[in-house]
Amino acid sequence: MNNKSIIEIIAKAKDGQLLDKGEIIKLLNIKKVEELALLFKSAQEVRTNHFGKKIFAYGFVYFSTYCRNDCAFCYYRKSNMIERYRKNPNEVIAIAQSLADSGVNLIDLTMGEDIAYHNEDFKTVLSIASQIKEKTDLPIMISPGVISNKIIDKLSDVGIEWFALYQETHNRELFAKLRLHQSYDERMQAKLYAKEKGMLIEEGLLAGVGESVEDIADSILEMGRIGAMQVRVMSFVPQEGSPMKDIDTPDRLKELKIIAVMRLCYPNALIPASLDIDGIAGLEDRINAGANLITSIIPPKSGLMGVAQNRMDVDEGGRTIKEAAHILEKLGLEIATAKEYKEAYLE
Ligand code: SAM
Ligand code: MD0
Ligand code: SF4
Repeated sequence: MNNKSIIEIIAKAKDGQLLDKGEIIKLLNIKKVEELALLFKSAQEVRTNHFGKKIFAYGFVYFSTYCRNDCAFCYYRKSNMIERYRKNPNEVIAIAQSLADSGVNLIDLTMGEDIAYHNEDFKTVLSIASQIKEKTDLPIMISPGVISNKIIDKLSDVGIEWFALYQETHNRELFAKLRLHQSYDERMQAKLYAKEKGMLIEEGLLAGVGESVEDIADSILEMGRIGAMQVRVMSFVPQEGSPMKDIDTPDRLKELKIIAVMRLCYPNALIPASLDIDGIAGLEDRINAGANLITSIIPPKSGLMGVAQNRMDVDEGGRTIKEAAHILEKLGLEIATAKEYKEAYLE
C-alpha cells in the first residue's frame, strides 16, 4: 500500500520525479471531489508550464477502411459487413491540403490493415505521403497497423515523422481478447523498430474494455519505458455488429483521470483530446484534464469517417479548427501554428 497523500504524490510529480505504480493507482482511484479538482488543476498547471496557452491540432485522414483484422472492439473489423472505402490518392492529397489550409499542425494518415496496400509494398501510401509533404510542408503521422521492418524503413525514408500503433492494453491476456488472432510482440516490435529508425512513436490504451486499474498503471509506465512522445487514452465506444456491441461505454471520468495522470507523468508529451469519442462537445473536459493536442479534425462533407465515432459531428462541421478554436478561446487557450508545433517537437 502507498502511504503518501494525494497532495504528496502530485507534488512529487510536479517536482519532475516519475511516479511509481502504487502512486499512479492512488491517483487513478481518486473519488473525492476536492481531490479530483486538485488533480485536474495540477495537470493544467504542468501543461501551462511547458506549453503556455498553446494547444496543438492534427488533421485526421482515414483513407482506407478495409481491414484484414478482426479486433473485437472495432467497427471496421473484417467480419463486419459494412460499407467501406479506399480513397483515391488525389482525393487524399486534396483533403490533406484543405486541412493544412484550415490550420492543422500535422496530417495523421490512418488506414485499416488494407491488404491492397500490403500487396504492393505500400507503393500508393508512400506516394500519397510524399506528395502531402511536398504540397503542405506539414509533418505526417502514419497509423498503418502492423507492418514489416522493410516497410517501416521506406516510411522513414520518405521522411514520415511519426509512427502510431496502439497496444490498447499492456496486459497480454486482455490484448488477446481485444486484438483477436494478433501477436502482442509483433505489434510492440513494429513500434520499437520505428523508434529505433528515428521516428517518433505514439502509444495508446483503451479505457472500459475490461482492464483493471493496475493494468492502466502498467500501460502508463510502459508508455514511458518505450519512449513514446505521444500517449493517448480513448474510452471504448460500442460498435454495431461487433462482438463488444453490448458492452457499455465507460464513465468519462476514467478517461479524464488517465489524461491527467499521463500529463503529470509525462509533462512534455503530446496527449490527445480526441474528437472521435464525444465529438466537439467532449473537447473542453479533455483539455481541462491536461490534454494539449486536438485529434480527429476532419473536413466536413469529405466522405471521410472517424474510427470510434464514424460520423459524429463530421458533416456538420463540428470537427474543424474553427469550432475547436472557438472553444479554446473561452478557456484562454489557442491553437498553435505549424511552426510552433515543429519547434516544440521536431527540432
Ligand atoms: N488499423 C490501424 C490499427 O488498428 O492500428 C490504424 C487504426 S487505429 C488508429 C484505430 C484505433 O482506434 C485503435 O487502435 C483503437 O485504439 C481506437 N478504436 C478503434 N475502435 C474503437 C472503439 N470502438 N472505441 C474506442 N476506440 C476505438
Ligand atoms: C483520433 N480517430 O485521433 C483518431 C485515431 C489514429 N492515429 C488516431 C484514433 O481520434
Ligand atoms: Fe483493423 Fe485497426 Fe480496426 Fe483493428 S482497430 S479492426 S486493425 S482498423
